[in-house]
Amino acid sequence: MSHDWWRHAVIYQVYVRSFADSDGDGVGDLPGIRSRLPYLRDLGVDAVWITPFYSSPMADGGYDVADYRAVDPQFGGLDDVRALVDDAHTLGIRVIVDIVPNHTSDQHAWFQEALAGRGRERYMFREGVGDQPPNDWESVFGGPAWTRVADGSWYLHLFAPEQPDLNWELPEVRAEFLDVLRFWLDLGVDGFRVDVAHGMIKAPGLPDIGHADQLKLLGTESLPFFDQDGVHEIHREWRAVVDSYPGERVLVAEAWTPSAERTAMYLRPDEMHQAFNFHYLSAEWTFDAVRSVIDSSLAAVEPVGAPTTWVLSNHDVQRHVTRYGGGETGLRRARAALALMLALPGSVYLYQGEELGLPEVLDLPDEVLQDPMWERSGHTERGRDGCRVPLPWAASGPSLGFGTGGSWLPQPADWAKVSVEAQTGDQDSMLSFYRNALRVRRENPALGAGLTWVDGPAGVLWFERDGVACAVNLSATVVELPDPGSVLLASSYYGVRDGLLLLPPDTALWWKL
Ligand code: TEU
Repeated sequence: MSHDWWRHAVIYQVYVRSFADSDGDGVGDLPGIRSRLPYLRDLGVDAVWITPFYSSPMADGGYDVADYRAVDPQFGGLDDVRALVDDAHTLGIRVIVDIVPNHTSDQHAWFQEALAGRGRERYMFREGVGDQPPNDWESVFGGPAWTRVADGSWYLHLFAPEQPDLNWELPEVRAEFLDVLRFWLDLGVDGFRVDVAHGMIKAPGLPDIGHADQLKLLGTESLPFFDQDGVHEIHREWRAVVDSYPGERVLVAEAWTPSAERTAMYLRPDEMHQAFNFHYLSAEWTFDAVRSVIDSSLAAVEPVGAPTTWVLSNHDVQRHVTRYGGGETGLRRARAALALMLALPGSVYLYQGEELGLPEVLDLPDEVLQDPMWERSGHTERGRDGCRVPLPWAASGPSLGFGTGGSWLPQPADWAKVSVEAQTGDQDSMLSFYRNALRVRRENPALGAGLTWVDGPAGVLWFERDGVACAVNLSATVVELPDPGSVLLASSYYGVRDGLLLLPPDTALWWKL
């Protein structure tokens, strides 16, 4: 496998609970993923990132880990991880697993001990102010970030109360996680997606924020519990462990920071290999917004010599077909946005189901919602279940081929039409477009390797690299381009007239110069 593979990779996110269910209990599992590896090979991805499958009471879909070295029985066992990794490697697919260091589950042995009054220094316990919590921090899921225990003291949880934050100033906590990393590296995984990599260290003294709506500041403002300089020292320790293993294993930071420059700090040569570029995901579909996020992302990583990543969707955000306006417009923009990000220099992260053009499911009934955000927000936020609905593999069957039983979230009836079965073999389907785009990118290494902007018609992003060009029309009108001759990929139909190419709105084109 090639050197520095991660600099130019396409990595596919599998949300375990919703990918494929092998035993008919309505929840996806590891053997389910294993059985679908040939599908991922045919799609043409270099690696999969698998969300947490560790022992967990599932207060936050597995991001509340009770035992970092055990597989939750509903997902399988350690032998299933081994078999999955082996099969993936045989097919040329690398396997990245999730690790959740900011907090444990409240069912973790350490927290159970802490509740019994022992080893509390492993967590963030503090005394309150009178009857009030120690400070004004709010949880990302809504409500105070502090919960009171029987003896009157409070513990910090940036997420749900079932996810107490660890005290990363404590050497014992650091040592334990280095050991957990080694456990999975020994088993053969190719790296880790580090959950809340920007959260492990909190500002000294845990100062108040003094803002009425803190959730609005997430990802845009500097906050005392995110993106503190102290996290980088931990990342350097992790990198040293990962580098001590053969075979180019990687660390990918999930870090929501206020700027591309702050994100680039996670990518210094002795820290993470990659960080998700949430600035691209958050950009509006306009020429100015997209152009400016591309420029700032590339400029920020240049000094550290790291690749940037491009991400449109994941299990925490509304699916981008819906963000882009839904319906035909959403699908059209999604095809153009894929072609754009595959042509940009760096790595690309795909989220399961985007290759089918799945929209966000906006009308899940209240009673099926499981995301803690729904309860914690006092039913004001519906939460993230709408992007987590199990995949439709077949055009019929109890859960459209997801499994032999039902599915833990109901699938819209019209998903039969967008199932893998329905789209395979249809040249015009989203799935065929993804397969084709990934194949053409593999065959043309200049795509995704660098860029020089070309001045084109207003509203058109146009760049070239080593004999290959990409143009995306983000204006509202058809634009004329010189007839490019040898088209490699078109995200929608285009016209040709009098030696000119007519590129419709929301359309991307790749061609050979
Ligand atoms: O997400 C971290 C995080 O900051 C997100 O929760 C984000 O702010 C939020 O989803 C916006 O809607 C990670 C995981 O990806 C997420 O699924 C977990 O819930 C969270 O950590 C806690 O582990």
